Amino acid sequence: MQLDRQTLAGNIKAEAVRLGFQLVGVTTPDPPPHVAFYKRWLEAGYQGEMAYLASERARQRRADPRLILPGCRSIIVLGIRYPSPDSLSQAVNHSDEPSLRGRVASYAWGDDYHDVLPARLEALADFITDQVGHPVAHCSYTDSGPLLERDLAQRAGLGWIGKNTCLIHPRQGSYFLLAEMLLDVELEPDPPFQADHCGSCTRCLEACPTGCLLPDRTLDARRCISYLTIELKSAIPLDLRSQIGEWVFGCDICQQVCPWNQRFAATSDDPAFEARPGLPSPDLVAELALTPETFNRKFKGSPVKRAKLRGYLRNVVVALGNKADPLGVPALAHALKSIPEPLVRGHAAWALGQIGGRAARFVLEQALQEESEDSVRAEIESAMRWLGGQEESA
Ligand code: B12
Ligand code: SF4
Ligand code: SF4
Repeated sequence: MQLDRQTLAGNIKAEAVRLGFQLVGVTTPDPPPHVAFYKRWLEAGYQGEMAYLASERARQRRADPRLILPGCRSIIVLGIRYPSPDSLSQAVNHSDEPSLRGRVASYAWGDDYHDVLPARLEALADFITDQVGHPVAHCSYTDSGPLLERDLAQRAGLGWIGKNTCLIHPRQGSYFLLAEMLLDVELEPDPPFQADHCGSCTRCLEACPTGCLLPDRTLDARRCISYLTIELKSAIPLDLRSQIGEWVFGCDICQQVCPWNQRFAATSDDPAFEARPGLPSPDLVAELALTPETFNRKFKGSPVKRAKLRGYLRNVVVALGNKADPLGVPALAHALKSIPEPLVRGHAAWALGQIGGRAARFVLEQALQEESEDSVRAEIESAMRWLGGQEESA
């Protein structure tokens, strides 16, 4: 017996919940409502080095999901909860405090959702095949596809786009990862989520350390800590390093301050996203001993591997500099002398300048005599000038 599109949509939603998704809605394959925002965003260059967002093919496909799956008749949008960063204190035992610890955004504490979700999406596609009685043409994505995922989620009724640019569900907050399935089957679409529950609140705008949130509910990625610590492969601009604080991978600040998360966000009980030991707040000094082999072993199947060893160590030395604790000097001295990657050595020099004091100055002077890489020498000289300025004004 053929199911009507409403019953079918209801059955699919129940199955998605059984597969571990907390949010599920259906929308049409029509062009996303705010595609013009995305085009303006690219024209302003806010995507920085994320060239994959800006190609002509990427633009066309984001503007028209039917170019991805010809014959597409519905899009299922799903949300899966990841741990609340406020569960940090339960996730780690800091009995050895005070120590030099960094922070990892909570979506990255467990297994990589790019690896975890495809099997669940395929299980959902199999269920739909069973329901309709014939194979269905479908494409599934989570983050990696040419879709404006938040825009589609809002149109599928999952929540509104907050001033922090995140998709927020009115009773479950924003600690969700999104996934979509494009289908050649017609399902009853959900009504778009029309309300804007941000009202006069501006907490995220005030809390963002780099001030990168823009008035049109997009952000200047070039200044966002998440971009700087994950996507940016080159040197972090000098004026932004001190604003990164202790973040070594991603940033949760604009979501943590949001009242909708403070009131409603439950944490995830999905074993796939359970925090790996030591990950929510890694020991910065210990991380500096990572080699390509130990990095690959430690972060196998983790989102953190995206930063690669050089990017991760760059972030670790910046966080050590921001701690401004002389206890960090020996580890940074070792990094400046021994880490083969000039990018990391250069940021280690900057970090020593931030910590300051006689020991840090001594290490920088020694390194200047031995360093042959121009970019690192420039960082050492800049750190020494900064230190000189600090000493004069003291
Ligand atoms: C590039 C990217 C980034 C960049 C840029 C982020 C950004 N805000 O643009 C960086 C590296 C900074 C980043 C950071 C993060 N990201 Co990211 N990122 C993406 C990616 C791949 C593309 C986003 C994009 O196209 N940006 C360009 C802008 C123009 O598009 P947009 O932000 O989607 O905005 C649209 C809507 O907001 C809408 N819109 C704009 N104004 C208005 C106004 C109204 C009234 C309405 C209704 C709509 C609307 O129009 C825009 C165009 O359609 C998406 C996956 C995807 N394919 O969509 C994940 C995604 C957005 N990221 C995600 C996550 C989890 C994060 C982080 C939380 C990770 C972390 N903890 O560090 C942070 C959050 C930072 C933040 N405040 O956004 C999730 C978001 C889930 C959610 N609940 O919203 C996504 C959907 C990935 C996923 N599959 O789960 N990310
Ligand atoms: S993720 Fe951090 S840096 Fe990026 S917008 Fe949010 S608070 Fe600002
Ligand atoms: S902190 Fe306030 S303004 Fe920002 S997204 Fe949450 S409700 Fe909206």
